[in-house]
Amino acid sequence: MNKKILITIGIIIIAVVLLAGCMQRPEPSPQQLPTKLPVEVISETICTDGIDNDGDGLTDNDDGDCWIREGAMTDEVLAYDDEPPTFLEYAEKIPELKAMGVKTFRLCSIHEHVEGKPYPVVDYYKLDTARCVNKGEEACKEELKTLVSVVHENDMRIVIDFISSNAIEESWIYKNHPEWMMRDTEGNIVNCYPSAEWGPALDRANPEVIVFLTEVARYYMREYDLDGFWVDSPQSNYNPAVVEGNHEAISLLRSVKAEMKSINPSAALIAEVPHRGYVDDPSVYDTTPVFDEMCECGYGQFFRKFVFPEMIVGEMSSEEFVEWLNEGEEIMYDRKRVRFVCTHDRWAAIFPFQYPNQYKPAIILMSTVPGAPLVWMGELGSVAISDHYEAALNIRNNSNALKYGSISNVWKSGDNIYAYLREYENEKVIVAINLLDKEITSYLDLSFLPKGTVMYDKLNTETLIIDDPDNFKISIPKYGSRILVME
Ligand SMILES: [Ca+2]
Ligand SMILES: [Ca+2]
Ligand SMILES: [Ca+2]
Repeated sequence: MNKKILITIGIIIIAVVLLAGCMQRPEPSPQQLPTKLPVEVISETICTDGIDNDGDGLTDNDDGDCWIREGAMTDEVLAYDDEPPTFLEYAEKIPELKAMGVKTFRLCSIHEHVEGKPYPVVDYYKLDTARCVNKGEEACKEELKTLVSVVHENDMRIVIDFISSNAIEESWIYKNHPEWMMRDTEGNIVNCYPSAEWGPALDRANPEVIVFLTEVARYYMREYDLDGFWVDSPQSNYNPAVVEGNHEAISLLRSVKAEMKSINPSAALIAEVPHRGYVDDPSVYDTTPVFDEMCECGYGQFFRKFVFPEMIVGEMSSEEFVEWLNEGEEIMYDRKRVRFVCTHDRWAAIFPFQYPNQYKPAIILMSTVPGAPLVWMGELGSVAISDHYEAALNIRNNSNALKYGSISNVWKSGDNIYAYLREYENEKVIVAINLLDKEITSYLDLSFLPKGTVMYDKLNTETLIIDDPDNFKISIPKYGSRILVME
């Protein structure tokens, strides 16, 4: 081939690449697919030491491992009608959320959607104009950018939902790329499995889908200066009994992660579920938390759904609880779990009505166990609860032990409460939580403390003297909690 032809081919290739970059929906080409993440995934161990612990070039809060744990994250109240809160209304609330101890603000589905179905995306490249005061497309984008700026000015982070499990009949994908849909062995498009009500399933392992959704991620990261994504429903969305082959979301998330990091190295992913299987029925796919590879944080679904209810009804001891956290909860790559009492999902949203008395101690529990706490915006209608979150989260956010420390059981005997030590280097915090309908007296093993140690209950502003560390007698009012720190 002579030089001239080579140059011409080169120019054509460059032109094609440039054109593809300008278009909102580039024609996918499978060879664009990134391969595995280039480095072994490990995480920052402590986010206040000024040291890049995992050697990825990002120190403390510049690292996505860290900012996600430095304060609570939010979850929205889903608007099923056409009146969701606007971006600008949220912008006004940001300083208040910051004061409460929130670090990460999350927007649920913000794309164009069908009325009454806030989640399924119709067009990824169109915003839901109900979110905007000014309904013009460009003006609406500006309002989202304003919210992002306000979040960043308050030293907080913002993520939006990354939705990929379905493509409803009304969607751009379903209409334009029916070949991207999940199909059974007979070639019929199938609905999501087991949640058929989510509508037709998207084949997330289709290389063209991976390219398309990676481009969507790139567009939002670039256009809006986001800090990452909350990964909606990454579990495998098909029934292996009727669909052939492997269609899991692993390659997609690897691709999105690599793209996201190339734009903003500090960005992070939060997984709604850290594994392929279903929380309610893990029999179809396994529950190894494979998405910990790509996601800095994943929801502690098993804890909230199965372990926590046992604690509520007193069927688990403090020792068993701590043992479960240390040994039973599966976490890979030293990732963290999101801890929550409520989310917008109905089963979690109803907790305050199911267990009104245990609600406040539950908030203390979720704010003081290892992981990253979450506040659902639906919980903040009550001043008492907002104040309670503010107290709990600010104690947590100012404590390395509560954010990054180990956990061990200190409950010894007496009434059954949950009492644990959180410890990081020399800092020790003792948390005691009474989920019972009576004032309790329990004995704690605080033998690691010298006799006469003075501890301060930050939640109730009381001073306690540890007169008998081996057998410390503690009283807690019904449904009360204590967070003891050394003065
Ligand atoms: Ca890192
Ligand atoms: Ca560090
Ligand atoms: Ca790092």
